[in-house]
Amino acid sequence: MKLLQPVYDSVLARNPNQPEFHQAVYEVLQTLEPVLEKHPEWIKAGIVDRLVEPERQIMFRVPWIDDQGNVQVNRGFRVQFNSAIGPYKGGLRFHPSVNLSIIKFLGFEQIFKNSLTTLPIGGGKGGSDFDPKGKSDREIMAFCQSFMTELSKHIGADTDVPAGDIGVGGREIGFLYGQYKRLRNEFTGVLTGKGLGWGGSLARTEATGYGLCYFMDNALKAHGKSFEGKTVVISGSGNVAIYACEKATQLGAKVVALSDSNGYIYDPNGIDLAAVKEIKEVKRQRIKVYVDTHKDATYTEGCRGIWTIKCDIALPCATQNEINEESAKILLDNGCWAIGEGANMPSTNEAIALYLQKKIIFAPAKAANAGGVATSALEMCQNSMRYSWTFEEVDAKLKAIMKDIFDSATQAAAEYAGDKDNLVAGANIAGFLKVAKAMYAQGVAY
Ligand code: NDP
Ligand code: 2IT
Repeated sequence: MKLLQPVYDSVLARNPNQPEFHQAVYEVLQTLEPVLEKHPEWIKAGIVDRLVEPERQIMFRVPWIDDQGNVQVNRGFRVQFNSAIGPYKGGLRFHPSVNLSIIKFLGFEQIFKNSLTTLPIGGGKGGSDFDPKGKSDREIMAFCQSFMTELSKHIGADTDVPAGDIGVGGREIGFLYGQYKRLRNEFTGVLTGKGLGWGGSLARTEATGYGLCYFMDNALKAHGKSFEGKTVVISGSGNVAIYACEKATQLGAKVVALSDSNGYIYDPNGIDLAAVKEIKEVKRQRIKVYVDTHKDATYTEGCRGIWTIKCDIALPCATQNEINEESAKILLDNGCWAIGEGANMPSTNEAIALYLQKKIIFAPAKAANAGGVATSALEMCQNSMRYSWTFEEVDAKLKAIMKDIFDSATQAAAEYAGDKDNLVAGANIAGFLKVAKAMYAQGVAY
């Protein structure tokens, strides 16, 4: 890095103890040099200096009462990173590991991802260190209501529109939406991922996992390949993993493994997805109970081991940094030749360097998992029109958007990185161009 090294140095100095944020910024900045060489006016206007500093960061106390009558206190976050091309948009994550570094890395990546969708949405992210595991429905509701009591002061259908992420699904969005409505007395599209009877969009639940497979389908076809007959390993067993498994299977693949934060299951017959949905979506149990009813399947404690399973295609769909350099080496040594990221930043920068060096087909998160937020933007559009599209209409739009993202990332990669297959550079650059143009046009306070 030459031109942007001072920007990166200042990110490190100004944001100590934020390793995930540093990692996400480094990954983007190292691909943007060729763009800035062509646009000295963007350097003069401090576009990248501004881009790495959130427009607004909100941190707040979330007090709530547990089932024993005790007061609990969590920390809430909303980072409104960039509104150059639309209202802030991005999920809420409830997980004990959540801190400012994690929310900022997610919010930063969301800027580029949302730009890639071609829809008018800026970048933001939020969440809490609240752990939903083992909590009763009443405790979840109490937490969500307290969280929204503060968050409602900062969001709005034209300002900032949160959605789900890890630990936040339909149940939580319901409680959050109910509280927003109670406080503001308005029925607007302030959250996405809503229930189908009250403003939600068909296909939003499936969108991230389906979108990932649509993106991969484009990438595979560009190399004369497809999902048909391939062995696929998917990490995670949450929203993204389940619907990636469903679509990959529909496209002819055999998915042989899924995981959670305790361990992974391997089923040589192919994952029985109806059983997984029952375990995870209905009963909210651990993935290991799958082997109680599937005699050929095995369960192994620990989640990294999933990357030792031999496969053609790997789809990491759990969490950040789940594939380090060592896991990446094992995957590739065992013959894996394509990786598509459903999770956000699931590969370390060292793992990504290895994928690029070995020239495997690699679909980075910002492009490959953009189908979820793209469909959220379609939900916003339907809410504004007070109208809903059919599943088939939304799914067709999602498919077209994922193809557009693949095409624009490929084209930017060819033009700026001299390698159409370097989708890391392509996705970052294609996402950046639109935001940079908007920021430049909108000026800076003088
Ligand atoms: P869910 O909460 O539905 O599922 C998360 C899954 O990942 C669970 O199986 C969970 O296991 C596992 N997991 C979570 N944290 C860890 C960890 N620290 N180590 C190992 N496994 C872990 O979340 P989603 O499926 O919605 O999200 C998965 C990923 O996809 C995240 O990176 C998210 O940011 C990303 N994403 C989500 C989108 C969406 O629309 N939902 C859109 C784009 C990206 P356990 O049950 O044990 O916690
Ligand atoms: O990481 C993501 O893109 C999401 N969690 C989805 C965000 C959204 O607003 O739908």
